[in-house]
Amino acid sequence: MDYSLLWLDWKPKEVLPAYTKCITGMPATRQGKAALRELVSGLQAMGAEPEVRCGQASSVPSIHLKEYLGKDDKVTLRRSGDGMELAGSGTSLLYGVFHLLRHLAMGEEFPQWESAPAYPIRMLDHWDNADGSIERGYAGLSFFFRDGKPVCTERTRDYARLLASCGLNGCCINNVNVHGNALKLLTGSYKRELKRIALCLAEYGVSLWLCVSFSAPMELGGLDTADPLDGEVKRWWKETCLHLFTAIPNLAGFLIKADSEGRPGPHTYGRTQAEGANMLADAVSPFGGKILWRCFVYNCTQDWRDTKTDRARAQCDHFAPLDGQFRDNVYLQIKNGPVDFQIREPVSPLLGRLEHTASLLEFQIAQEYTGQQRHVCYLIPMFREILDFRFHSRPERDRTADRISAVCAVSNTGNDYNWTGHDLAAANLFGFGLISWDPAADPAEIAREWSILTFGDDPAVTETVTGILLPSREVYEKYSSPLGIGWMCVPETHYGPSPEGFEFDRWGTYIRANHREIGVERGPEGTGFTEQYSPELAAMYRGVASCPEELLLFFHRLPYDYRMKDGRTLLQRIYDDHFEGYEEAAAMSEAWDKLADKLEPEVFRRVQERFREQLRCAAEWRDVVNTWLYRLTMIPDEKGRRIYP
Ligand code: GCW
Repeated sequence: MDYSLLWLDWKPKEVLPAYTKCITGMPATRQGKAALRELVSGLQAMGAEPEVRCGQASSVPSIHLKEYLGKDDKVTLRRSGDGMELAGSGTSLLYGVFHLLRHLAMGEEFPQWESAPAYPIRMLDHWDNADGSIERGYAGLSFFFRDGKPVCTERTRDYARLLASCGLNGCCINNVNVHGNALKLLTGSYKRELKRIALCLAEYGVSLWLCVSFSAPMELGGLDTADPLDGEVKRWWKETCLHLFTAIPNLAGFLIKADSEGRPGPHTYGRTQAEGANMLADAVSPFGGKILWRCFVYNCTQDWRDTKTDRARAQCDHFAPLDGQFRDNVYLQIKNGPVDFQIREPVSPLLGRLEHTASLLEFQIAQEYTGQQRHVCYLIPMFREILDFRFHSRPERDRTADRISAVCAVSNTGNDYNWTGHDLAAANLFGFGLISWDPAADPAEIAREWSILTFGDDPAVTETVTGILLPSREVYEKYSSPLGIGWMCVPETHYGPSPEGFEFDRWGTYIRANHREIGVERGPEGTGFTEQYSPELAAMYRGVASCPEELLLFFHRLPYDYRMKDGRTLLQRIYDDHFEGYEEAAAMSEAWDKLADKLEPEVFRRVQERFREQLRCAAEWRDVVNTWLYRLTMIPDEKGRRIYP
């Protein structure tokens, strides 16, 4: 096999509870049968030899699988005499089996569990292109597409297993920037291949989603418009959907990036985003389909002299006024921050504004701006912060977690042996699944569990791995862009430092530093972005003193000698962070080195190599950002450390 099984590579256990010797019950659905298979093979890998007594009650301690019919996701795993009873629908049995196996692997005797997922849609978005490349992919090529066509292989199945094992139930297999052969996914040219993928995913309770191009009626249908209110256009979509949904079981709907970064959309025809989304919603609704409509709509050709246009404002400006105008089967897909997956951004205000429209929160585990899976950056603590964020809106629906209806993440996978390029990045895949099931899950506990499942239960290994993962986001933040300002990376690649790179580009992501001041003023005297939040939050962000320091330069333009709460100047804080960030990364790398004789040599070596690159790049970030600021300001580091003048 040319790929690893990640956390599903069950390790032999010396002691297993008596009930692992026997399994009873006879699930009838495909998912239920898959659950039984997983249970048998998982227990076998751990060293048990379970006897399977289909349907029979057993006098010896056993695991009894009780399947309910229906689509309910609720799962119950409870003690029954000396055994366990696992009850749920077919897909829930899968969740329960994986939960049981995970906890047995962790050495827990009676992992009782009564749970249901917080959201009905918990999915991964792949930015895979039909030619096999992956936009912002950092783990090799696509395993969904090869030579211009979708492919279904053994890996597809193992991928579905991985998803189900951490509670995920959907994946969109192609890039939101739909081009090349991917356009044809809609027409049915690849019906056979798509059907195979869909069925393979379905066995593990994972739905298939596709990205489609808004102008498909022109690109594929030969029409001269894609105007959503045009009768011919509507008819084309309806017919196309009829063919596609009939041919492909388990197709859940479409994800659309419209009017964004050059993509076509309803604005081209003077129509609103709601008119565009609703037209598609009507076309998919006879098949129970859903439309995931991205809110990443902004002006990407902003002139640097224009200080009023603010990319951060765009989501709310475009979508808040349309609240309530979308069909019930439309979900607005909103990136977690108002700009674009920087290492730190405030939570998107749009998430606090929609009262009558379903929203889908979009995270990114592909580490586009967070070290590209060459740096360790465990993102789950950040996701938890975002889910816990309070909008000061309606008390009963105040936290992000309570306001959203679904959740997704841009995937970090590819066909690399270890799936995610960096072995430690698999913790983000696993963690994203667990936190989408339960937004109150503890990121530290997730890291611990992932480490034990992946590397075994040697406490020294667990302690080192979790010790590396947990602070890694702050470490990356310290040596890269300071205090929420973002955008100091190299344009195009988005990797490594180039503090003014975006300043001379057109994406509207200016940092506006000069020799006196740095940051973007987003209060009422600036772009007015702060006013998109509730009055309480607006007041907090508006005030320089009340603004959380880690977001200071996101919201404010400040002189370098501004005093931080601890008395340091803003500039000194930035210098210090960059020195400290590098030192902390070096300490993480040294900690890893100590695991040399405790891990498989290949795994150890792969991660060690990544750490080498992380340290090289962290030093570059530190030196480039500090030197650039020193040359702008000519204010030296108070501690006299080496800055390259
Ligand atoms: O972050 C930007 C990326 C683009 C991406 C876009 C998006 C898929 O640089 O590569 O396009 O976001 O989210 O649509």
